[in-house]
Amino acid sequence: MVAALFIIDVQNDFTEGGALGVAGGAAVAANITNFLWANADHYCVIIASRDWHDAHNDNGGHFATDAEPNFVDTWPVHCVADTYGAEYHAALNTQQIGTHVLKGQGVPAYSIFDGITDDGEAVPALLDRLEIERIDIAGLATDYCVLASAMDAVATGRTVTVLTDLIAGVAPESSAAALETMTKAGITLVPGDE
Ligand code: VGL
Repeated sequence: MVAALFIIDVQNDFTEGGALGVAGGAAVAANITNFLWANADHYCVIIASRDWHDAHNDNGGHFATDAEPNFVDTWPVHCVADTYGAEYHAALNTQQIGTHVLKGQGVPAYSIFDGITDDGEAVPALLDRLEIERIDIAGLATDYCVLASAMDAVATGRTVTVLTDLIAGVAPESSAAALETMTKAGITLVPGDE
């Protein structure tokens, strides 16, 4: 099957020390790099997304401005375009990433399907053009952007696998719920080294 790999939001702000740091995020960056050394050849395309929010507005209510963030649908300011927090984590080797996707300019955008490639192509159009049949997914965060991307991917009718040793979540409960939601949707959950 013609396969694509999604690397979701492995950015400084989603790793330890970042504005919305996820425990285990930096390890995910390093582990994806190791995975790529062994497995990059198996993919027709490797597509990485970045959350890429506006600096001067609340991005459609995504940034908590008047109240404390609830960490469900309002968040601390994070991944502002062209800042350190929005850069890929240094442990992620970006050499084999063929396509870079930005999402969330002025709006909440959890799914990579809401993003646009640096050539200006929408992600669904890219997947159709390359005749992608299978999508493997790694990255951050399990309970938000990985979940949303995986659910959108399986909704296209493709075979979807989430690589369980290459993801980390915001909170344990919502991450467990996300894994259950994905399983029920027919998404396969396996470690990348299997
Ligand atoms: C994400 C919370 C807010 C994510 C993005 O990448 O999972 N989570 N924005």
